[in-house]
Amino acid sequence: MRLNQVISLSQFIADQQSKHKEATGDLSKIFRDIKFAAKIVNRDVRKAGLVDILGAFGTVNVQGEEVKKLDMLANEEFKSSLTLGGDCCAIISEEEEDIHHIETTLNVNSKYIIAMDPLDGSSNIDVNASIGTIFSVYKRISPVGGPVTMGDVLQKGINQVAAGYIIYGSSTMMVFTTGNGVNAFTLDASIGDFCLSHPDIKIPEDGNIYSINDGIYDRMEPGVQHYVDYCRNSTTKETYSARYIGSMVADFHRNMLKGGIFMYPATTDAPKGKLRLMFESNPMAFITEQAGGKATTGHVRILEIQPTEIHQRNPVFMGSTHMVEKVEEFMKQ
Ligand code: AHM
Ligand code: MG
Repeated sequence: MRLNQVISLSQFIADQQSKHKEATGDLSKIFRDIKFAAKIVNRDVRKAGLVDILGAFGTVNVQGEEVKKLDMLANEEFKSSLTLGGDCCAIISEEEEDIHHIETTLNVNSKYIIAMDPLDGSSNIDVNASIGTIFSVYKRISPVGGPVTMGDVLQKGINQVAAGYIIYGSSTMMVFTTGNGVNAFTLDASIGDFCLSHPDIKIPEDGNIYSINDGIYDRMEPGVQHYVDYCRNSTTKETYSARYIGSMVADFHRNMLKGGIFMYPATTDAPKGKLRLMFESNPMAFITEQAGGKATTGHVRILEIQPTEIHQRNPVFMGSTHMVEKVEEFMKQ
């Protein structure tokens, strides 16, 4: 009998590590910790409708316990797993105002910094639509052992060592890059592990899906409006379909597999856009480029933006290269 070969996430990471003689194994341990937290968040997301974890943060349940919103829980779970793992010296998170320093004896001597959006697309939690976790891994610049500085945390996206997301959709999947292409692992609940399901993903150069919040059309700059008009008025030769969930991970994931463009432009009331450079734009831009696509602000490559603050925002256009180039052309006019 011939068995199908199943490659687990841990096996895959160990194989990759063995190809790099200089690797210390610390990055593999970061992945171990992210995977563990992802499984816990997945469990919580899957029972979100059953237990009292939906609802506003700060309220109290019938037992008199504080009811935490799922995005706060996810934040705590990732922080806890990365702290106990001992291989991460600081975290920046969409849920935290400032740098979260991890000063335990183990962590203080580690070189990795994590940027994360523990639960992106939170407006979709209560309606049972797909949500995700987004993460980036950076190496600190200042010497190991000393205090982590703003300079360590505010690095350009091109410095990412790894980036990925976990999508809690009809199945749960971890998609990531360490700079050698993009691979996706689907969680097999029966064995409790992520297994390689989509090796070496490539974004089609062209696509026919455009994803944008149409409700902000009147507040977009004219170039973006013209591109949206162009997609709306597609001819039978070039037909476009609008698809927008309002969960970046889910919208991005669909477009990466099928070909398309994901856009969150600047608007008159949010001139820098909505999405955050460190937590959403940079990791997704790294994945986009590693899958052969393009990720820009409409004018500049996202990965080359020098961050100046942790919660900085920027406009986002990412996905199939030809589609991103098309919207850029419209924006130049
Ligand atoms: P969040 O981090 O508060 O969940 O916000 C980010 C989300 C993205 O997932 C999504 O692309 C965008 O906000 C949707 O925004 P909008 O509802 O304005 O279209
Ligand atoms: Mg977010």
